[in-house]
Amino acid sequence: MNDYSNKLVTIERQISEQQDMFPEATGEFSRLLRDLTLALRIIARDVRRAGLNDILGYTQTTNIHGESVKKLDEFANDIIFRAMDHGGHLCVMASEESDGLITIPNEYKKGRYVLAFDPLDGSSNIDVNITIGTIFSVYRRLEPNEITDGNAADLLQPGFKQVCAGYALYGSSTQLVYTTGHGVDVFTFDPTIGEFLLSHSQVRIPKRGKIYSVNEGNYHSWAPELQHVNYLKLPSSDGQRPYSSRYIGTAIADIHRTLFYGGIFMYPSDTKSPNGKLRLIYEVNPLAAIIEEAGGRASNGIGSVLELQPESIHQRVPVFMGSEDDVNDLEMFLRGEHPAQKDGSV
Ligand code: AFP
Repeated sequence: MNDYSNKLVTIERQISEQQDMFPEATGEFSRLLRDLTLALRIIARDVRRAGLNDILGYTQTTNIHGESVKKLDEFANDIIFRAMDHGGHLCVMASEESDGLITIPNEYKKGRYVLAFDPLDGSSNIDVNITIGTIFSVYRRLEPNEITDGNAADLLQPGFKQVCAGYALYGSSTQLVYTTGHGVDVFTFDPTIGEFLLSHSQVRIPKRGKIYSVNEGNYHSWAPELQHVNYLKLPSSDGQRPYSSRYIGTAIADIHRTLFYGGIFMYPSDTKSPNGKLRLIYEVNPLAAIIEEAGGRASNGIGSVLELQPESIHQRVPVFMGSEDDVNDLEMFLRGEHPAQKDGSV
């Protein structure tokens, strides 16, 4: 592994160095990532100027999930499409904001890769200047030698098949976090030079944390086994346990904090939403790839979400992600096997 301790590394340089590690690489994947980072730079710029540009606020339309679509969501969706449609690396795309598959226009070459994205995660936070972000996920198409449009099967691949996954976080600074299966690196955007610079190399999530993150307003409609949350809040006889609660309502932001501080992020199923709220392809799989690659776990309550075979592109799944020990505890609770359930201490 490279020693980045005293080097200035731009994202462009890292992408090209990683390409050099594979002599058979055609450069197609590197070009795909370069185009994507261009889109992220543009979205970051406009998120920063949102208040000034008067693009905050709802449009008159709703997205396919019946939620009000905000102007900035539409803008981000459009920018990613325009940056990615003509490079010749993709055969099909899908976005959380669009119904159905997004095809590559006829005039452009079709490539070997598939892109799924959530252009602006956390849209309910846009109007109040709270952290939002973009999530992306890249797969190889199923038939690598095909030169026609990709199809739904190319997108309905289990998460462990992602060749790249990541997110851009538009917070107090803009950060790009991604993995290609060789660890998790974080790049921080320096607006004065217009570059993403490597700021945290090979991030590892703590094995156990002290924070839980969940929309606890849904407690009344959870399964009783989610008394796990009470377990985290109640001191044990040895004075251990009380966890802090933190919930932003932008999955990327909650996951980003979990990546660095550890603990557990959850969006369980409940009586209103039997499959939870988060979308497997656009949100859960890419975030799970980051967490697992950093040494954590991402579970649907039974096993790794990355093993799930998606059935539809907008499918939702319950999810529990974070530090290995915290997710293991949660799974034990769901199975009714945790010692605290047996000794009645919750
Ligand atoms: P939006 O992008 O529609 O705001 O959804 C965000 C999100 O999918 C995810 O980022 C949050 O973790 C989750 O919803 C928050 O949902 P609740 O408001 O139900 O807690």
